[in-house]
Amino acid sequence: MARSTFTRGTVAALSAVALFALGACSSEQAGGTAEPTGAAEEGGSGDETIAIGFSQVGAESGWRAANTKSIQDTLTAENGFDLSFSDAQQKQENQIQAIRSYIAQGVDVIAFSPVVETGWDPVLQEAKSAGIPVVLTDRAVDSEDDTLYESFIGSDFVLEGEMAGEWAAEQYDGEGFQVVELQGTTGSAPAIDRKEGFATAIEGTDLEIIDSQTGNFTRTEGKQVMEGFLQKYDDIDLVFAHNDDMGLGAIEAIEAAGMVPGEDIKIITIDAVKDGMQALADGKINYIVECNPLLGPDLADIAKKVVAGEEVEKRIVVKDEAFDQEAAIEALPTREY
Ligand code: GZL
Ligand code: ZN
Repeated sequence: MARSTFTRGTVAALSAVALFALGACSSEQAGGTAEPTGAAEEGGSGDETIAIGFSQVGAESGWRAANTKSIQDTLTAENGFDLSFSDAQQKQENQIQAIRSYIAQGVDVIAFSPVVETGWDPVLQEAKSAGIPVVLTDRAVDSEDDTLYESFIGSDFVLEGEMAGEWAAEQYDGEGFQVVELQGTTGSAPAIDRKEGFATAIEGTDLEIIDSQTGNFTRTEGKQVMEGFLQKYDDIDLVFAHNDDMGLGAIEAIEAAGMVPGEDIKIITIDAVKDGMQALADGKINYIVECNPLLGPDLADIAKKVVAGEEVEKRIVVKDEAFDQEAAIEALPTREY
């Protein structure tokens, strides 16, 4: 897809002129659903379709599958997009390679969910030098230079950790609970921030985190790490898992050890995907903090504004709620993911 050779500012100016010339000044057209402007034609792309390259983390969890579905269901041809999508199998080098290929392809905008927080500046600088705007979804980068991306759409992971820790403190403080933590992918924003939020929330209580290891957000690795914890400790009262999938792996390990998950060992997780919510409804998980994966619509909106040269919010915080067993039973029948 040939890329417009104009800078974003020129496109915006030309679009404004073209819109005015077309007499399309009414509110419904000015609100971003305007007919294609001359600029796009002259820009060389030849049509109003937005070529977008998306580099996805991987397919490691139920959350990721729901997130991918939301993006692919929204960034469609009928919605004005030509989507190039790649799955990085949770490897940063694959994401960097994908972003470079989108730059070479000359897409109009690049979006990605950074598997880890660090190591992005060089490739993001290459996108900036090529005049291709970048949008972050789901996870953050820790770059000093926030001109390297236009907007970051995602949940507040520290808050998610705090919500999990506050519930644990309310329910279990005073019982000398020994806690083990199944961390998400090492170096990822959700793992760093959820750990921080949970630890802050249980400060001043007698809950003690006796061990914390990464299960890389997958059910298999969550089960393996939990098996190790069960061999190492003879009194685990609570598992805090950074996502449902690792919590579901822990359930398998706890049951294989002849104990009852949700009873003998309490479990708190984050995501609230269907399998997790079912386990919560069944009493095998005790509390789940949601992390909404349906980021496709926000990404489509931001991508259109960015390509049109409009100002966009630097940070769009996705709202999350939390569920106990009763709330899960009620929510399950209509759960979208
Ligand atoms: C959170 C997302 C995390 C989910 C996991 O926004 O990055 O990655 O919590 C997923 O399930 O693997
Ligand atoms: Zn105990």
